[in-house]
Amino acid sequence: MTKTIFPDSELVINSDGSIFHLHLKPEQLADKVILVGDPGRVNLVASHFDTKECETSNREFHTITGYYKGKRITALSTGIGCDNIDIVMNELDALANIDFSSRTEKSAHRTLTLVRVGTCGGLQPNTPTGTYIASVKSIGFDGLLNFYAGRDEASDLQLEKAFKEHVGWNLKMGNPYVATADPQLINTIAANDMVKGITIACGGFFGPQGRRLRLPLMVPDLNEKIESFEYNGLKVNNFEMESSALAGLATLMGHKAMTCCMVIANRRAKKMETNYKGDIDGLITLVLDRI
Ligand code: R1P
Ligand code: URA
Repeated sequence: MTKTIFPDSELVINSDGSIFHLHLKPEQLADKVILVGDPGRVNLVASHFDTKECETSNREFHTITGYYKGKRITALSTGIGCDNIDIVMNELDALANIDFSSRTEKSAHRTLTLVRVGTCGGLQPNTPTGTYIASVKSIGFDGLLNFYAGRDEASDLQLEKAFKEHVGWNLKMGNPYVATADPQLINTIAANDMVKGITIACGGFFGPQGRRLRLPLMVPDLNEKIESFEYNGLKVNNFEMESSALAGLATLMGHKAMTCCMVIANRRAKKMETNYKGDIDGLITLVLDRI
């Protein structure tokens, strides 16, 4: 069978042999990847490395590959939002599974293990600021997975239906999908000391997360409806902005992925922790030890 040759415009390789946005070369990517939103958080992750192998930076994508207690790990920032996760996941998958010289898919699949360490807003009484939350399921308000043919296979359609019915979903806000994190990875990383449940990944920090400043919202009481939703013992614990695309694309591409976040905004108590940057180090070290 002849293999598809990916053209220059689809698989974009820079003149130095690195992938278009990430500026990373295939040999610079470890099998274990820690994803963070903030480019500065990459330095915090890498501050724990015993040795650093390489560092690259382009736009919001800052990458350091190094060794932590004998494990080769790539720490990489995605910036904000699922649109960036589309770029990061497709480029990481290309680095792992496409031969750059022939521009064809490699015959043996390489599986990456990807853990996102982020910040989030907590929605439940048991998720005050400082709580670590693991996303077992992610409801994507972002719409990214709707553009891929495997969307329905990757989405938990029963949970999707139950959620839409419970909140009386208005389709003017798009069509949410439900992605599932790798269950083994959840067991290993979240263990018994993170709150597990459903996360909503939003296509924005304000309106999509029910924050009202000057603009009125399409559904003003959506957050109350979300907070009361329960499915197979799981509640919606938090809002963030990347977990759905990460889990969904990983499922379609054959990688293992999950998200864990530290709560910095308590949406029920209307409190915010803006000096969280040191505190998230506790979550980073848990993930480094467990990945
Ligand atoms: C919004 O402030 C950003 O913070 C959260 C959201 O998902 C979004 O990216 O995660 P990070 O702290 O990892 O960026
Ligand atoms: N990140 C988010 O996306 N929402 C919050 O409320 C806090 C961090």
